[in-house]
Amino acid sequence: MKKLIIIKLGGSLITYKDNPHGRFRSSVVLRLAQEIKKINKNFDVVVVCGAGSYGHPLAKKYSLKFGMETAEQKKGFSKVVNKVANLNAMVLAQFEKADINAISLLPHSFATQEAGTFAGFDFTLVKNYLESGFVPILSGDMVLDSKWGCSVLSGDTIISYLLESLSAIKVVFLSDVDGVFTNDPKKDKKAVFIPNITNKNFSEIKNLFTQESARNDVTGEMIGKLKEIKERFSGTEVYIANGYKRGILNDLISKTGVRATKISF
Ligand code: IP8
Repeated sequence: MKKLIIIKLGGSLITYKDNPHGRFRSSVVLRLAQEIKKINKNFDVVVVCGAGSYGHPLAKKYSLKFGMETAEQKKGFSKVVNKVANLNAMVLAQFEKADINAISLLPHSFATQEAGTFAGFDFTLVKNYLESGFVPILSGDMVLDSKWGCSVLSGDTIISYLLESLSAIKVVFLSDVDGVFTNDPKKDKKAVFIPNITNKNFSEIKNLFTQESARNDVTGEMIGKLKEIKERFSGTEVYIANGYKRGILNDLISKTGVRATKISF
């Protein structure tokens, strides 16, 4: 097997995140797929997609974060799962255009959680697809939950568990901004870019993100990501970078001093 790179295509990058009905950014995904095609010559690649506007607004509308009881919530569960599958199919179509043999693995059909905590799944399947020369594409999804009925499984959580069974040399979270800032750089021009996050500055940075839960996101956006990384990613090179920047993936692999937040715990 070649060395593995795990790439998260963030929901705010591949969809118009504030569109309540879901809108896909096909040209961005095609360009990234073409970049992944080049990287795939030398590295195995697993892609994990965020749900963006195909998952978060509906999961919020039907209050699915802490389970489902009512018939209305079950309808909502189906709707989210189907929307996420639609998004995944559109991502796959762009990967096909880029001549990548991608394969879709949607967690609602094989993963479960217990009170919102990932109960795991057999990662051998992912490994087998990699060994057979495919690019597996997973996604944040709604899954059944043994305590609550259902819960949200974030793509970030999937990545942290993938790392436990497949050792990756790099994890790259592609978002719509250059990395982590002291505030949302799209709203605050004075937000300061944070190039490195380590054990030394983690608690200070964590405190910057207490306000984010008010946004249209059920998995905590940046702070959700940072907590997952802190708990489970020790020893792996992790970057949060801007997926709109042409060539960003190749730059992160072959250059130093690329503008992105590097996280090492
Ligand atoms: O966008 C969330 O996944 P994420 C999944 O990776 C749903 O956090 C269904 C909202």
